[in-house]
Amino acid sequence: MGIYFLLLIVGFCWGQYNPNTVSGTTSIVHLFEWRWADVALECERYLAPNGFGGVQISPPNENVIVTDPWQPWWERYQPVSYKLCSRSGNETEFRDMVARCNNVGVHIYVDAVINHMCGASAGAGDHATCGSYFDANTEDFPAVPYSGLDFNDRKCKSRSGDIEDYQDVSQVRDCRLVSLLDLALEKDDVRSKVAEYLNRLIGIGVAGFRLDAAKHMWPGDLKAVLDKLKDLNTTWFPAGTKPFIYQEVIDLGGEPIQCSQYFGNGRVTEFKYGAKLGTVLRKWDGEKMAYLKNWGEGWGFVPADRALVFVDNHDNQRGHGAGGASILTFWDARLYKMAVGFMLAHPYGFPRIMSSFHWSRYFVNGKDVNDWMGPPSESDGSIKPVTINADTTCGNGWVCEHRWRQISPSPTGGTTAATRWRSAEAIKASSSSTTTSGS
Ligand code: QV4
Ligand code: CA
Repeated sequence: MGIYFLLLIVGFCWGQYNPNTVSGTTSIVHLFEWRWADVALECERYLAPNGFGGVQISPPNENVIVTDPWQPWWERYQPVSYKLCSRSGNETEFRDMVARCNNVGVHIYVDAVINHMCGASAGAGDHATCGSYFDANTEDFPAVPYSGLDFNDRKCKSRSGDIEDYQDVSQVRDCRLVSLLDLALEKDDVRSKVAEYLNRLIGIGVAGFRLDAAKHMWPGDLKAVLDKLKDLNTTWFPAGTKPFIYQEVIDLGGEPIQCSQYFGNGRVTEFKYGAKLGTVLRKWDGEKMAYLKNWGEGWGFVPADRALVFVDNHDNQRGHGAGGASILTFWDARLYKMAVGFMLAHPYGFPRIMSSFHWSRYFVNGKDVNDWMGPPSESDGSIKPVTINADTTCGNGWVCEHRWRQISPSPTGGTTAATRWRSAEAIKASSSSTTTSGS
């Protein structure tokens, strides 16, 4: 069997685990809630020169507009259609961003919300980011189109129709996650509509997908959708390149649904990573940096080539999702810089850096009641542009952790800066001292 044929077969079987980043780049950054115009600018002026491999963007499809509370960040996880218009921009701006980022070797990874549509109580009307009419009461989404027959109501066996018991595998997959209308992905025409959306994005030039709420979809149904996907656009990728797939599966142990059930589809988010690293750096539970010598599978994490790793994400930096109190975020700047620096230095997993916006946290009984607050916005609800200060930090309420000196190796670094720094530090980190000097 010729070597090229063998490589083709390997690519066919393993492509979905490969991040498809330009060689010499080893991480992606989640530019949470950024406008497409700002992502394009950041690719050209900062991410390419500093060796970042790509950007995870917020969901680009039409979502419901929530007014109570006022335009929360999480309204973007309530789809109304797969039209490419959201508070981050329209289809023209999306296409421009993908082309400009690809042209400088920074690839785009789309946060794909395909498990559900909007919340059951979202009402009816055209209060959506493209103005499409929908009716959540009758599960009518004419802009896709989806009708009541395309949802799991008859399959869900819980009393409320929502997920009530995470020990019940069928509930977790076939009932509503916090009342979000749950799509029937065992139906081929639903699979085809989802695949059509993802293939449209692939045709535009994206490099892969974060599959939101993957835990709430049967692995086999996801595979059926992924099997319908085209290869990446040959304008920027070699022929036969598969989209990079990483599935959001929260598995901290103790539930019947586990990350390993999703390995056949692609990588998975390893939530234990951030939770444990935060515990070590905070020196909780008797943990010490010296114990990081066998960091990775030695700590019970998924295999390195199946892991998408991160210190924090858009959920657990504000108490949503999983990870708990040990999660380090930009609010804990000194330890956070150490955590992200260690992640980028250590070879385990494929790293994703969080880039956040500020919000005014307000704790009542230990819970931030402002956890819903959306991105910096103008009075008309439009998202504020990302401004860059003279000292290269960001203004207008954007945190830009990815621009912090300890996280982005050098403002003048070339494309291999991240790799060089990461491998050198990996040696240092693996024979780490017990002190947590930190910057
Ligand atoms: C509330 C009640 C429901 C009630 C409903 C009635 O909780 O019991 O039935 O009102 O209207 C928002 C609100 C939530 C509300 C829901 C529906 O916060 O209070 O339900 O809308 O109106 C994000 C936010 C959620 C948000 C959701 C939809 O985190 O708070 O819900 O978007 O707008 C699990 C999953 C994991 C998930 C994680 C958060 O296994 O997959 O929870 N993480 C992903 C995303 C996350 C997103 C979703 C999934 C949903 O990372 O950002 O949830 O797409 O661990
Ligand atoms: Ca589901």
